[in-house]
Amino acid sequence: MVRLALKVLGERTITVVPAGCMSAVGFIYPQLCFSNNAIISTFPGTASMLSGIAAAVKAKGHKDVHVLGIAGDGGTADIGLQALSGAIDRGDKIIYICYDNEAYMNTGIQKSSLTPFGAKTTTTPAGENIRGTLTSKKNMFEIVAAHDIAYAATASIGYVQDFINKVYKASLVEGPSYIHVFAPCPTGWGIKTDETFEIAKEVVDSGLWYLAEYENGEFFLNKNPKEFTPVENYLRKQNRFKHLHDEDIEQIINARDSKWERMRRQWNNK
Ligand SMILES: Cc1ncc(C[n+]2csc(CCOP(=O)(O)OP(=O)(O)O)c2C)c(N)n1
Ligand SMILES: [Mg+2]
Repeated sequence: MVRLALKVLGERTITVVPAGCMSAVGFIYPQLCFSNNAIISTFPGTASMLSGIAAAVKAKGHKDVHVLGIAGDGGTADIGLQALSGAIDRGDKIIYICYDNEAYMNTGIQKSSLTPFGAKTTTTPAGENIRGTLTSKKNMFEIVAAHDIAYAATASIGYVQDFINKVYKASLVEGPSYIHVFAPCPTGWGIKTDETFEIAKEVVDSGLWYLAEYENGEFFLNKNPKEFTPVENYLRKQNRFKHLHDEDIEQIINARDSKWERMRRQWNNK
């Protein structure tokens, strides 16, 4: 995902990565994965650092430089939310990509506000009475859109071309842009590494995630399937959902259906 984004944006991209798996795996000296300018920020400070860099780029008069943040779900939806909200409000020319692996993975699989209902984490274990996470996933895409941002989108690493197109669109925006990418974590989800792509595709096909855009004040669905694939197929492949009872799965299906009912009623197709 990072490689693809940087292929679209090019060498003259300054990347900010906060504490999280991406900085842990990307910055192991001497094997720095980034060949462009890249810096690790404080955990809550991705967007404020992006703002500062964007101001410097503007002051220097560089027209061909992109300022890109790549942060996890915890770093975005929880601890970095205030900085992100401020940067969007100021209209800074930044591209912010959230890679959502649905928990604080780098510190050992703790629940974030983007962990979905039912998922087992080390802070929301599955027992006899309480079966994993009791809350539902925070709607980060619509929270960002509510700022009336120039461009926001959701994506999944299971739909690569769609993601590439969205990064390209973000690169053309004069102000802030935001892309929320669904990105499975083999360790945290209890799946094999070579299953990540299939799972990231299946989550979209089963309707538990969606490909959408927010542009010029309107929401668009990029993919509006007539029928969903069974959510059980998606859930049962992952150890984090193994403990779920039929009634939990029913709850997940009901939440999915009401969300899609609202999206189909209020959003346009593309
Ligand atoms: C202020 C602060 N609090 C806590 C941490 C510890 N910490 C480092 S990475 C991390 C988890 C990051 O989770 P997420 O943003 O979802 O990224 P992931 O590791 O899942 O890629 C935490 C809690 C920190 N570095 N700084
Ligand atoms: Mg995470």
